[in-house]
Amino acid sequence: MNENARFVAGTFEHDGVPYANAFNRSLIERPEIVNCREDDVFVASYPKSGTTWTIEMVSLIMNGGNTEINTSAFQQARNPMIEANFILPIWLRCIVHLLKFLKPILPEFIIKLRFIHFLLVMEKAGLESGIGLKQMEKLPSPRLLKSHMPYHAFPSQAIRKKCKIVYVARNPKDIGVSYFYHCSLGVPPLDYRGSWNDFYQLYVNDKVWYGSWFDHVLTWWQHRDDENILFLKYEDMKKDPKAAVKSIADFLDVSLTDDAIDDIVEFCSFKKMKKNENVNLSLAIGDKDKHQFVRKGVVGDWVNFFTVAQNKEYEKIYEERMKGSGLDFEW
Ligand code: PPS
Repeated sequence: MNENARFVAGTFEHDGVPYANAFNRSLIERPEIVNCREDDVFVASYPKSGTTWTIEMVSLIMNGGNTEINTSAFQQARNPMIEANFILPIWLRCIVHLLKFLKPILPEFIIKLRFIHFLLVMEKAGLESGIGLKQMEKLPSPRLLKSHMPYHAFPSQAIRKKCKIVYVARNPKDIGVSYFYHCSLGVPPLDYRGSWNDFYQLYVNDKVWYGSWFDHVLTWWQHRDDENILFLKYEDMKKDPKAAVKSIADFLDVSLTDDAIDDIVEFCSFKKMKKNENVNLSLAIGDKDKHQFVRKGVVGDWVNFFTVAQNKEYEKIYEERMKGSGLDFEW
């Protein structure tokens, strides 16, 4: 393994699982500190499983197909990831606030400078102090919240109060590739430095944030029949997004017209989401070419990255870990 490959902004470990320093350590160590309301709805997942897509669908469903809220603000501001703790240093926060006032008089070319644009987006998204726990307190009920925490470390109040949780799972090979791109976005903490081969080594050895995909997915899978949990698969959603919207609506007891379902599917289509500044972080930070947050959105991109040896090794691990679980993925 290349010793130089690393997450520049640093990680910490809890229960042997690595997390980014930009995550809320207190919440990760003590999930009971999260104040949940009975009508909170969560979208939970291992990273890169299609969470952003699912959140966009669930939020529209909760609003009966009305797109007003979705177009009003960046997704992280509307539906915060609870363990996020993206705190800009105080001097940067001062610049952000200054920019907010200066914006009307600043020349366009300054606003378009990548760094300035990024800071303005952070401000728009309410992320200059993007503390998930604080953001969620400010939201009116019913809230839609995001978390990548595994079942055993999920906010205990959410489990006890039987908050509805939509869990989305995706095949781990595509996740590996998507995760590599995500971590290499270039904005802290997404500032991984290293090649795909190096990242693969971290991934296969459970050294990426949130640790083992198998541990995560299989523990949620054990709870798939709980009345407050809906277990979805990315690959099924790709094949039949309309069916996904219907099953989420049934789960949330929302009745939608056929037209509303079609509109939701369309609003959340990959093509539309890629162009949507309120979900595609890459557009917001002005990086249109190299790394895209809403990137390819396909099943099977892993073939362009996994070497024959990596694939052989991964399949062997997959067979062993998934054996007898009754859960399988297409890739
Ligand atoms: S995160 O950062 O962990 O919340 O990422 P997450 O949203 O879970 O996953 C990102 C991947 O989902 C793809 N994506 C989509 N696929 C299909 N349809 C739609 N509408 C859509 N929106 C996002 C996104 O492109 C990432 O996958 P990759 O394979 O990298 O393209």
